[in-house]
Amino acid sequence: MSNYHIKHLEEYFQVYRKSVRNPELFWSEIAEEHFLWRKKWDNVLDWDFSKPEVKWFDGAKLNITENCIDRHLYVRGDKTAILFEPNNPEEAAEHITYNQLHERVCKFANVLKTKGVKKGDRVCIYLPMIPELAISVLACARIGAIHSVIFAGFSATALATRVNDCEAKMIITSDGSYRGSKTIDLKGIVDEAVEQCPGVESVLVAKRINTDVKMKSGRDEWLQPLLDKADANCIPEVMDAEDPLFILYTSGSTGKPKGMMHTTGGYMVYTAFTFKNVFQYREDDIYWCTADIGWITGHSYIVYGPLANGATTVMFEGVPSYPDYGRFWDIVQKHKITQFYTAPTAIRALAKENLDYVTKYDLSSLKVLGTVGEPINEEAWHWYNDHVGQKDCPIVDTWWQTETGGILISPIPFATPTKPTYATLPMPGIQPTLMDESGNEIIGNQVEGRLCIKFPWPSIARTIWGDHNRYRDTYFSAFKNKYFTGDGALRDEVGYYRITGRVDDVIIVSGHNLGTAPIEDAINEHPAVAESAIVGFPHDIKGNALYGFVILKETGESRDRDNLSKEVNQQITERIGPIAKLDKIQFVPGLPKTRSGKIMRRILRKIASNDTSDLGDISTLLNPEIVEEIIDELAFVTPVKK
Ligand code: 7RM
Repeated sequence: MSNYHIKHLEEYFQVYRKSVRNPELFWSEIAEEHFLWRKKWDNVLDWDFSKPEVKWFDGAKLNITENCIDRHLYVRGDKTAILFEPNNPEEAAEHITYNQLHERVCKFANVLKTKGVKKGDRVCIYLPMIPELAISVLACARIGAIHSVIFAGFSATALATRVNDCEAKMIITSDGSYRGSKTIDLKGIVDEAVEQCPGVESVLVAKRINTDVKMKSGRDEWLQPLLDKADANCIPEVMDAEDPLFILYTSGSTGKPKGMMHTTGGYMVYTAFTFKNVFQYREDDIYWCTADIGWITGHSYIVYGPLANGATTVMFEGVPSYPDYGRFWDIVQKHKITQFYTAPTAIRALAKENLDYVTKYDLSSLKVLGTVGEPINEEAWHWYNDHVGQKDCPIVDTWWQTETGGILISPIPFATPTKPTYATLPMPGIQPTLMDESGNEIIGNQVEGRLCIKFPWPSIARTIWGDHNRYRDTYFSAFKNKYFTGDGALRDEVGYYRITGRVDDVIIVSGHNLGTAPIEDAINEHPAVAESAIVGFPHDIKGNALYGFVILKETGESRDRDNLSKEVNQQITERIGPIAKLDKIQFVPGLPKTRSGKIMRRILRKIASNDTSDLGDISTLLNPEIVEEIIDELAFVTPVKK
């Protein structure tokens, strides 16, 4: 039996039991057998959730890039490490082998050194999905600098806030980026941001779209000439297992973004282990995760997890709709993708379009499909399963967070039987529990509560950069000695978990706790509905009543709205019960979404309560214009007729 690669259900249970009975033995065996350490640890685990403090492999020495690159050179130096698929399908894909990746990372690392970047310094990376993004991340890790990738769709203000919070002295960016048929002036955004960032000493600029940009002398420099001059070897900095690897910002429900800090050894071990198992990765597979490296999914499952396993990982620069809605499937066919990992929001957007966009392509290379980011509704799950997986690929519904560093709850393909909308079972080493409102653990099955984790795992974030008290208050104060995820979940009769959404998405209607996801599922099953979001609004009698924002499919647009509203409520009554019926329905052209595809319910709640004076910061939305459109129509929304 191998602890590292689980292949069937019995093995999963055996490995899981071992991981809970003796976590230190379990993780130290994996760490020892599958990674390269310059020095072994003194202690496998020290922890105290009340401080909170967690240390894995303390005293060990390593460099993560040596594990992700150097050690592969002898066995698979000429294998493609990163397969870059450009925005424009006419532009050739680029195959970067492990040998080439080694050279490019070393050169980049040497450039950072000549610019004065040292171990422990923070470097912000504001780049589109081009190879330089992955390479600069690895170059930082090579020399022990702490990278903080900021998604290149964020505004100048959002960028400046993050750069200042982590006191970065350098920003790496590009002249611009391609996004479908558009180009975006990234350098202009950086210029605007840096005006508010006194600590930034240098800006390195990669060329991508070849436009004229302003270069401030003494501060800005083109990257390529520096790389051309740089030495092709860079001895990796030997890091402590608990040295910071990166900071990644995630937005809280209130206040400024939280800089989640991850460390080196535990993060490496956990992301590599989960990548191997959740995607059942094998040597000749071509793995593609469609996320952006600006999110945790990209960090853990485009860069570190795959490369630590010597995998071929695809980086896609473009969008699912360019040049048309078949682009994802075109890429799957072209590169014979074996594992495909995306978000429910992308699946729903594609399911709305003509099926020909999918059926036109040969998708027979696919073995495993993954989803992440929000609860996947049943309709989307079945569409993905039927049309993309052709009923022959297990779907891994992977639940995790920026804070958790890696996947915590997910099926293991070919081992765990899947169940639509269920993330199913915990990964080895993960001890989930459900808590009730008074702080008691809920025992047994067929129950619902707040999702907590009882025991540390190697890739848990160690702190919020610069604010350890906020870290403690946010995650370790709601329930004593437990990590609180902020999510609600239910556990079914066999112990499978279904994540029902953020706990603040729970709406209490006449004393009944209603999660948003199951109700949205019911609505989305109506043949005319493409997508929906529900929120609560104050109601004299019920406390809260339900307000539904519903996007229609093109085919539904011509239908009578009153009738549709009635049918939607009928659907809910059949699936859940009359208690979950909506009081108001507004048909909308779109929903406000974060750039990682999560519906911003905070804004919808305000709209539904007719409290639109202060919507807070909407600058980080993907589609801020939709907010105005929804508000403009608000006056015409009437209660659903019985
Ligand atoms: C990886 C990522 C975290 C939040 C999390 C959940 C939601 C993520 C799922 C999910 C249901 C899933 N990190 N979430 N995955 N909900 N099923 N499979 O998304 O920090 O950006 O977001 O996303 O609410 O707490 S994140």
